Parts: sequence; C-alpha cells; structure tokens
Amino acid sequence: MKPLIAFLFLLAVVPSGQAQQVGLIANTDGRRTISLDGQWQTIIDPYETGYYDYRYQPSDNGFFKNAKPKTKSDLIEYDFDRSESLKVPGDWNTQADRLLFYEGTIWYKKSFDYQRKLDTRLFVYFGAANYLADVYLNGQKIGRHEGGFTPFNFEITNLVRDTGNFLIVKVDNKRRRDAVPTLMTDWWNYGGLTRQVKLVETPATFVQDYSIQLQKGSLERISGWVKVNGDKLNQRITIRIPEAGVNKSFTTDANGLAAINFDANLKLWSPENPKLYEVTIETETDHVQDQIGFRSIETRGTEILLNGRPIFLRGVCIHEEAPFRGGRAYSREDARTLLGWAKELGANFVRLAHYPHNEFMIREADKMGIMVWSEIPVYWTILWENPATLENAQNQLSEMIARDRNRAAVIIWSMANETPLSNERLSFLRKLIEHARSLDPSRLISAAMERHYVNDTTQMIDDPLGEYLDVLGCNEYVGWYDDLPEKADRLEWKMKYQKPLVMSEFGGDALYGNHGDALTRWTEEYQENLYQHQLGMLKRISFLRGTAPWILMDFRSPRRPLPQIQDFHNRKGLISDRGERKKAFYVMQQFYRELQTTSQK
Ligand code: GCB
Repeated sequence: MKPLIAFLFLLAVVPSGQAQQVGLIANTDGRRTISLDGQWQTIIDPYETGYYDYRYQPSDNGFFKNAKPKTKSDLIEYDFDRSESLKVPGDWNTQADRLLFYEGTIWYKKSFDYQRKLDTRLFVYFGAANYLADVYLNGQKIGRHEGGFTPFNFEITNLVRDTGNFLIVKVDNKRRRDAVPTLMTDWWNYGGLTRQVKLVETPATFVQDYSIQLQKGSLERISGWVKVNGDKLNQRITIRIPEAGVNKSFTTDANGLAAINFDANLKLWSPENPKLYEVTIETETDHVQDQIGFRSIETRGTEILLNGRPIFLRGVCIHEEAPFRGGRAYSREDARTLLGWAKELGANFVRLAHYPHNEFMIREADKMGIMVWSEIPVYWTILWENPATLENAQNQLSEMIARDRNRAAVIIWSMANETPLSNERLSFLRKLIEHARSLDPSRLISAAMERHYVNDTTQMIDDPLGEYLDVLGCNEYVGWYDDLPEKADRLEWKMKYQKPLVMSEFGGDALYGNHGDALTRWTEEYQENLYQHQLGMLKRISFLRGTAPWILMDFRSPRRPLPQIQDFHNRKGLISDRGERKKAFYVMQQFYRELQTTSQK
C-alpha cells in the first residue's frame, strides 16, 4: 500500500492553481476532445505591459481582458484581433525571423464556442507551454503552470459559455537562474504553445488516472491503481483486457482510489514483439480505453534484464527537434521520422534528451518496440539549495511520470544530466529519486553523470550518486573535448559500482558534406574516425550495457555560433537537420548490426 499512500499525499501537495487540484488527466486521446490547434492571435510583449502596470504591479486590467474600445474616445493600446497570428502547436522562434532569438512574453488568444452538456465536465489541456504559462478564460485567471515540457489541464466547466469564449495564455520563456532548466543549456529555448491544446470532456465522475503495469519482478502479476475524480467517489470499477481474457472488478475507496492486483497470461512487450493490448477501464459513470504493453525491467549485478533476459541497449540520443523544417518537433509524423531513423541505425533504445518529449514520441516508441530513457531538465548547474527549484523539478517529474507511466516503452526515468558534484546536489537528486520511486516503483532510475581520470589512461566512475541509481549513465567526449580520437585506444574504464553502465553520450561535430582528413575538425571523416576509436574502447568495457551516442540529428543551439559550420547548430548529429546521413552513421549502424547478430546467436 505504500506507493498508494505516497500517491495520495502527492495529490494533496502539488502546487496551487485550479488545475492541479484536479490533477493531470491520463490518456486524453482515449476521451472526447475538441482540438484548439491552429492559428491563435498573438501579441509580443517584451516588457510584460499586458501583465504589469507601470509600477510593476500585476494589473487587474491586463491583455487577458481582451478589452475593446466602447466609444471612439476609449484608450486601449492592444488588439488581439488586429495582431499577427502564430500556429499552435509550434514554437514561436521558427515562425517569424524577428522571433528566432526572442526570449520573453507572447500572449496567445483563441476564441471558441461550446455547447454545454448535462453531467459533463470540461477541461482545457495543454501538451506543453515553454516555459511559464498564465491561463485565462473569458477574462478570468484559471491557473499558472511552470515547466516547458510537461502537460497540464484546468477545469473550465463552470466558466465556459455557449458562444464567444476567449482563452488567453501568457507564455513567457525568459530563462531564470532558479528555474528548471536554469540559465545555461545547449539547446534552443523555443518558446510558445509548443504542443497540442485541446478541450477534454469527461463525465461528472471520471477515471482521471491509472497505473496498469506488471508488478516489479513479475511476468504475470499486474498491479497498480485507478483513481476516479468527481462526487461519486465510491464506485465499482472493472478492468477488461479481452485478448488476455481479463475481466476484473475492484471498488474505489472514499478518496476515489482503488488498488488493483491480478494475474494474467500475457504476451510480453519487447523490441522484437511490441505487443500492445486493448485495455478498458469501466466505472459506473465512465469508460476509457488504452493500448498498454506489459514487460518487466530489472537489473541484476551489471545486467539489465528485459522480461528476465539480459539485454544490451543499442541506443541513440534525440532532441525534440523537428526533422527537415527545424524548430520543436510536435507531431506524430515527426516522431515516426525520428524513431524510424533510430531504427535504421539499428537502435532498440532511445535517450530522449534533455526533457520530456511530446506524447507521440512515447506512443510511437511503444508501437515500434523502442525502449525509452526519459528525463527532466535538471541540467548542469541547477540551484541545488533552493527549495522552490526542488519543488519545480519534482513537479516536472510527477507530470512526466503521470503522462507516461502506462507506456511499456519507457524503461528508465533519468533524474539529471552532467551535474557537478556537491553535497547539496546529492541531497537534491536523492530527493528526486525517492520521489520517482514513490510514484513508480517499477522502472529503473538513472542519471547521466560525468567521470574523471585517476591517471592518464584510467577513467573512473565513482560519483556518489551512483549508489542510489539502478543504471549508471555516463557522458564522455574522448576525442572531441578531450584530446584526439586516438586517445580512446589507451583508455581503460573502471567503476566503483556493480551496476550496469550506459554510455549516455559520446561523439563529435561534423558538418554534413564537409570532407577532409581524419584529423580535420568538423569533417565527416573526423567524426567517423572518432566513432571508430570510441567503439574500439567501448567494446573493452565489461560492464557496459548500453550506448547512446550524441546525437541522432543536428539541433539548434545558441552556444554554437561558428559561421559556415555551426551557424547556431550543434553538429554532432549522425544525421543532418536535412535528413542526410553522415559517415559516422554507418559506423554506428555496423556496430549495432554486429551486436544484433551476436545477441541472436
Ligand atoms: C553534453 C551535454 C549535451 C551537449 C553535448 C555537447 O555533455 O549533455 O547537452 O549538447 O554535451 O554537444 O557538448
């Protein structure tokens, strides 16, 4: 019962705002929804004039009122209807030249009509807004959400009218020292309503969330919970998995929560057979359907076991960057392209860096049989000692897990990337780990750490964080930031822990089509040579259980100005942002082919 108690506690402490009280609605695709995607009217507001008055106090009369002059003498200095529009979903940076480097506030407005229905509740659901969103309906504030990569919803049942609703969102992507991520990253700070926005209808009492997965360590026991929300909390609920002959009933308690436990004879999900079952959750008042895969994931010594069998994670890192057109990826098609390339590389695993990606990525990975490492943007130099920073990171972790806890593809939750050692950092990350385990006791916990030299030829992984992780992640740039590629030949790796290691990053930049000899930086030949030496080294690490080179595709970064080469792109992609495979792609592909044949023997 421990996780259930922790879960209830979390429901009580999540940050303020109407939405969070209701909690995130799981599986919105399984519900009746009305899309609000398309063109939204927008106002660029670098000084936040629409929010603060001239004494820098929040104004009661901001742009969220959508005011119109009533007489010809009225003074109103904004007008959504005469402003430019932006497409949602979509970052603003790649929709207009003048917005490419913009960091600040943009106001978004969408009008809609809605036919209210008896016994039906209505929510507005945002896939993500980067970074801080203040949401207003018909001039009234309905909530605020912080964090650029996780979904949130607000209930609007009592605010919505039949005609002329106006939904206004102030989206602010200003970087902040105390935020998550903090000021410094190596990716573009794409702002805006970057993922889908929709209205979600539910019955008065509805299935808000559920966890239906194999119990840790078991190949046939399903255990989890179902949570209903509304005024009829005490209900009989039934879980049906027709294909597996499952039909089990449970009763929710006074808090609307039911623990579920039952045995089932299942075909297990794996990369070779990504089996998903139709699962129905039925209550006296609601009915929701999902496609769920079942698999176990564990470690034993330095092994990673999928369904009880040792596996090697043939991975690649991916940023949520759109292939071909650039900017944030947001569509099912983007996900299919990126994951399709990963498959072509020979991958059975992807590290989705450095923040939770859109839900299509996870859903498609589920269908394509690609295991996923998912992470929150606790990156580099977070303010470890600030309680609000921790609360924010915990909230992003909760939302990531809430959205994806039923996806078999996700095998690893990762807490952090390349964070510098200190006691404060360790205590912060240990709290995140405890939090993740309380929300999801079944998945593996990792973090991408750094390593250090004990002498010229020995690399050591002994970060104290390792003690609390299931899988150790390690980023290394031997041959790029660290000397020349040949250096890898001389290196030996040691690790303090008897745990599996995933090399969660390695690589170097190459501009596609730029050729030269193997010692000339930025050429495909340099990158190819780097990969050859890397692989030679990696093959010698006895406790290595996965590789995720950095990175599948070139991506935009403000830290990369070199003209004619980078032009504000990190060029470590195995594939260019136009979809062209670089030479190193084939080196990695060859390695994964060999691994596949040896593992099949
Ligand atoms: C890293 C970071 C990643 C960077 C990469 C690079 O260690 O984790 O976010 O983009 O190196 O290219 O330098």
